[in-house]
Amino acid sequence: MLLSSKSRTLNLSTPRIMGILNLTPDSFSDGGQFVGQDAALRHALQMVKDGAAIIDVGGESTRPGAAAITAQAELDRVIPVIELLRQELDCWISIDTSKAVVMGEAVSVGADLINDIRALREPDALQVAADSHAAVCLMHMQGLPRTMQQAPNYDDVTAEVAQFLAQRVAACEQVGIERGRICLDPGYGFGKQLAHNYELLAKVGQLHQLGLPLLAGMSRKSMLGQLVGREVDQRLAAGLAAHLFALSQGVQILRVHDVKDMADAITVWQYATDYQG
Ligand code: 8Y7
Repeated sequence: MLLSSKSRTLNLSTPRIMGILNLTPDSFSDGGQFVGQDAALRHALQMVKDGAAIIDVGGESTRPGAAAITAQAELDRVIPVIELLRQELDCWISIDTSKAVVMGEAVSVGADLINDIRALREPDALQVAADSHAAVCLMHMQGLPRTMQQAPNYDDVTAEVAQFLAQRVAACEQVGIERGRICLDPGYGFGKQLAHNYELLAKVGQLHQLGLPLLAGMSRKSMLGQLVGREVDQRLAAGLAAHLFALSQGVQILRVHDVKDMADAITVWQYATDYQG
């Protein structure tokens, strides 16, 4: 399976890592560490060296309860960094945003993939994404970040996530975003209780019925902390286990903070998997 943008193709016959580059001063897991441009570039270069195929640049915190920021503030954070990364790196660059204006500007300075936790539901997002010819990642979320963890509720979480994603794919196709440009994400932690997250992890392979590449991101999330009883900086092993479980169901792209460790885990997983023939 392939994921295509205007100028790049990502072969997904082996697992790929999306490395997280947070430019937010208030991210729950690594807020404020990579805000300066030099620090951001150094961190991105290191993640690519460690095995990331995609660098996901984000300027707005999606932490439950986080304050919203203006489009201009978000642009000021992410655009100079994407320009700099584009000069220095030949990998995929992803823009983590829900705002159409940020999507458009980011792609115009070199982003290849629009990673939208709102699955292009904000005004103009569908059309800007279509016109950009970038790839898109459509993520499921129940509710909105500020309130999504208050009372998440499903009858059948996997079926409802699949149904939502199918609707968003249809909306994309209507505006001319071809299926070859789309990947899908169940949205771990976004309007989901512990049981919802683990049912979605257990059954993530069912989302292959949609016929598109899958991306999963559980790095440092509370669904890990709730099980192992550890703070956000002590969840690496739990995250590696969860991500390998997703890989075993055919998930193609993993969005993580700790790229080197994930790459080592994938190397061992892949080596053993290849012996299964
Ligand atoms: C995800 C994401 C976040 C995710 C995709 C965090 C931006 C919270 N989580 N994008 N973004 N999937 N596609 O913990 O799970 O990194 S923000």
